[in-house]
Amino acid sequence: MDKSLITVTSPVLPDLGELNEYLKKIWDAKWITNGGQFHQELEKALAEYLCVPFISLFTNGTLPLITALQAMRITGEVITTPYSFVATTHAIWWNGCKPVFVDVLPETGCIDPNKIEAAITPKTTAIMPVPVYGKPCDMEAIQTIADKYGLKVIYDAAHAFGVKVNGVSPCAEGDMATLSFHATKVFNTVEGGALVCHDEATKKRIDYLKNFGISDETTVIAPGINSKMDEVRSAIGLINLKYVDECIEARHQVAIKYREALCNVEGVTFWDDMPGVKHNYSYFPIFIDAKKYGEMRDELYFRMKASNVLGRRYFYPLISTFSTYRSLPSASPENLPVATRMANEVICLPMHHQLKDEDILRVLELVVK
Ligand code: T4K
Repeated sequence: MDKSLITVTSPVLPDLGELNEYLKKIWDAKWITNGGQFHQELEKALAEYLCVPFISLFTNGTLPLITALQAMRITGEVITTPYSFVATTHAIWWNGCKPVFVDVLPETGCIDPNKIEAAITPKTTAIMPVPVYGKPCDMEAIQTIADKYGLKVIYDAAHAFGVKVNGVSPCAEGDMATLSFHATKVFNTVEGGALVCHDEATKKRIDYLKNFGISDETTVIAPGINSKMDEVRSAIGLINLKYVDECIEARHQVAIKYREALCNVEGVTFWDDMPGVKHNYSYFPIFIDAKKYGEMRDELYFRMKASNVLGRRYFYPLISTFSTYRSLPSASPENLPVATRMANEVICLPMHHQLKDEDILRVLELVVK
């Protein structure tokens, strides 16, 4: 059997010697978590890389979502997209708020701003859009609506590390933005994440909340959680950050090869780069129109799987179909026709910086008929 071709990527770390040096320093310092030296260095390095004012590191990409809502005291209803990883909506649920699903744009998979206003009620307090696959949302339109109705905007930018729109990271937009540094992301710390905010007082509040709400030895300001990134993972982040641009460029080259080979395949569509956008090529979704392609999406998916080419159907099933959410009025498929179609047609092809030409060929031999 051929080796598996996975969808995304494993940690970068080209040189374990580098990690050993960091580990030695951590062991010597005898300070292994709770805001150590490498934690501080990584926050500073990421703020510079992303050009964002303040960033707080977390143990994963889910807890900053939950903490963002808590930090801003979001209540009532939160407008969001069903076309994402389930963590996005779970964060709303964990804050005791009601998710309200709005359909997405077929051009990007991101929330459709033209449909947001109709979903706003007197209980709406926030919008949580997702630049899915790193494709930027229509941030200007979203902000205009948020300003008109006095709503907060929290971007779940888990996929958008390294993306820039006219030179600006989507993480710098809205009131807050979150990132995931999970092993499968363009930039990873094995598990990890971050929360971006825009002023020092908010950063302080976030840092308390991610440390149980402790502000000093005898004071707890709120029921916070433990989501501090440790020194080992901070060190891995510092190392991986050096190579992230190289990795993004390698992914870009894979995307070029996929696009060249797939552009004339009947029934297969994919997205091109958007003008003014620096993409991160975090995923390579293709959409299968079964009538034109002559095969259902799942037939192709399982045919690939049988050959050990492990594409993923991100994001199928839609979040709105899961048992916790499916009874919400906004979860009905009639309300979400674009997202429903995309979820039924999508396969994300293997996409990471270590894919070789022969690997790409193996994928293409299965998709191109
Ligand atoms: N918001 C959004 C929009 C997100 O997409 C995510 C996470 C979050 C929030 C929450 O962030 P975190 O709390 O996770 O930091 C994966 C990831 O676990 C998850 O981080 C990611 N999004 C989601 C889209 O994908 P699974 O259940 O599909 O993972 P799994 O184990 O099936 O692995 C996927 C592929 O990656 C496989 O082909 C194998 C490969 N892989 C996996 C691991 C664990 C590796 O190559 N190396 C590895 O170490 O959720």
